[in-house]
Amino acid sequence: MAHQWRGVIHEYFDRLDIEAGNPVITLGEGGTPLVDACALAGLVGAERVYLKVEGMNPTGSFKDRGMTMAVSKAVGRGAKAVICASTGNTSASAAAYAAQAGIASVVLIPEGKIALGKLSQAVAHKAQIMQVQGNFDDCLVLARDLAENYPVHLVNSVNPDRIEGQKTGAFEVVERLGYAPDLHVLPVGNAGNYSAYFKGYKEEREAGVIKHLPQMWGYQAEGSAPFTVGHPVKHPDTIATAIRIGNPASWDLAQTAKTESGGRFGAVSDKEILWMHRFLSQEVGVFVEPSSATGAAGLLKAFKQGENLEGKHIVITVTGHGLKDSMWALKDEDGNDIAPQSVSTDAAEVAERLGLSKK
Ligand code: AN7
Repeated sequence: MAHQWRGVIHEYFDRLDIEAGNPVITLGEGGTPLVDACALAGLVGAERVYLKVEGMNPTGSFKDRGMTMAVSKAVGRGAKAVICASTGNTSASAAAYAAQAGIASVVLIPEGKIALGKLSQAVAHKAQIMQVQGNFDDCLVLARDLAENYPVHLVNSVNPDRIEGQKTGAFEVVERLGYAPDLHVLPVGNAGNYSAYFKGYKEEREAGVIKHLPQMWGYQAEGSAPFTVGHPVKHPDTIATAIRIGNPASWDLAQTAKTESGGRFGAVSDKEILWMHRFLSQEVGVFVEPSSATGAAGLLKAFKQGENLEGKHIVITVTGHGLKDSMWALKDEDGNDIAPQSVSTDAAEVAERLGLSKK
């Protein structure tokens, strides 16, 4: 009989830090596809490259895995409102899960710096939205302050319930492959997801399911790359607004994950991100938001710099759906607008424009 996916809390109840009897607020998150990206494997000379397509979650990003946990536990503790700072996806997710739970949500976003699709989601799910005159890092300080002093429950990834839920991404990878990849590559902002996957893989190893941990490779945008420069960045800048974060909340967890896994951090330019964003759409068939292409762009950069990936099995988490920030698909490599051609209803004319000759 076909199995209907029930969301990460029901699927992984025994492996998550949640009590029996706690309410479960779910939208059916998790169970996302692991797509064989042959074209990308060919490009970087690896044996296999898979994309963990997190855009397939209910609100279109990986945040839902953590949000089902954070909001369920908030409700279990009697919270009537949740709050988060966000570059967009966390706010969309928090707003949706709060709506499902029947509680209020407050989201703090950096003014003018979140993608329209994500703002629309927060509005649609009836969040109280505050555009803060500052960047994401300022929003997070403000969110923590408000949560500490007012009756609003913080659901950013500084809340360990978020990391706990997000670790299920690693469980799914291992279940699907039957082994741990050699490398797991992710885009990095606050480094919550990077740390969460590492936690998931470690638990799989402790359970004896896998023998070795994948090396964790995390990539940031060059203008917003505190892990590469070695300290927080005051004025982070990148077109990849989701990861426009200068002071990663999970700094220490991420350093531990990097060291213990023999992994690395790196940075790629906005141009490299947009190139990979287009490659994934055109050659793999997976449409992601620009930020989500950062991991794959980092892998390609490593290959170009001489990294030998022969024989390697690699998983890359692509974190958010392309429809959230769709304007980037409508520009060519030089930044010119792409518009479909306008044609008449005459088949011969349309065929000619398409370059088709009669069969
Ligand atoms: C598509 O929504 O921080 O390293 O406030 O939306 O765990 O922060 C989003 C982050 C990668 C980075 N890809 O993950 C937010 C927020 C996408 C994202 C990241 C984010 P972390």
